[in-house]
Amino acid sequence: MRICRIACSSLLLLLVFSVQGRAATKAVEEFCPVVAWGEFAEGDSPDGKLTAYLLGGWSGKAWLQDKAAAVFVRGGEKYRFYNLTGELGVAPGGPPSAFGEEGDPCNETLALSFAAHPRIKGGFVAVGGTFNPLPRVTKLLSTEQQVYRDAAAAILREQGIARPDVRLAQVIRVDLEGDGAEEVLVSASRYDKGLGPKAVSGDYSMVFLRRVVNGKVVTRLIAGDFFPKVVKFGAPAEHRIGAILDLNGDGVMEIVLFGRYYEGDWISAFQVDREEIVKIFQTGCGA
Ligand SMILES: [Ca+2]
Ligand SMILES: [Ca+2]
Repeated sequence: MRICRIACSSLLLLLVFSVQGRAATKAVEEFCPVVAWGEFAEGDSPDGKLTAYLLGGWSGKAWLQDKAAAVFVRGGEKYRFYNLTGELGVAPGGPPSAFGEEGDPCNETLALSFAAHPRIKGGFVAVGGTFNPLPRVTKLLSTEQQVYRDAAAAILREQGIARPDVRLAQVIRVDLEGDGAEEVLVSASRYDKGLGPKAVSGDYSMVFLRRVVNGKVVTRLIAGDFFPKVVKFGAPAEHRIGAILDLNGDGVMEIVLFGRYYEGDWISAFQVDREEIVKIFQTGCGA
């Protein structure tokens, strides 16, 4: 895997000593943090600082979750901001700290702030490092295409919703790994009475991936909540695609999802291997 290098100020110093007794060589790797804010969450704080969750980062060898990542984020790192339409700008971030006050339900959640930041409406993902997080463009497609409506209906029937009310929210085409074959990501949600503690029969929200594997189209669910029957008091969730970015500079794009329920929100990220979809980060804040 290509190592992500350069430009964040927190350095991981690795001293590599030659076993033949030659001069010690110093190799420097840099930690690449990932910070994000969902479109569902609240906007700027009154002091004009943009605050966002620390999701984690790439150490050069492995993904580190939020708390392990925070050790390497000191403040002053340069971040590039993205959403599904592309790059939004650049800004330095502050050091991570608890998102909520002591005793607050979100005290365990880590966040950092951007004092000077690009004007951003809605959610974003901010990436440290200097590799290109957007090696290939994402294309937003029509949500009326029958092939994706049929794919959504098939998942809903499998999940016990016999007469699905298909409502696609996003259809996005991108070549995740750069092999020339394009993948399609779809989000679809139906909360007939809005998003609250109650779900009515036939409600759902999901994100799925369609790709060709060995000449066959394969559909894989990435996130989903399904309600074949009414639930009077629960935590039905809405899932949306937030960004599709390469978060570690290996040339393969990861998938960032925004999620919410009636009293909280979260952000998760997934690494897609040909056969597997692995969750690499999840953080958020809820009562
Ligand atoms: Ca591909
Ligand atoms: Ca990657």
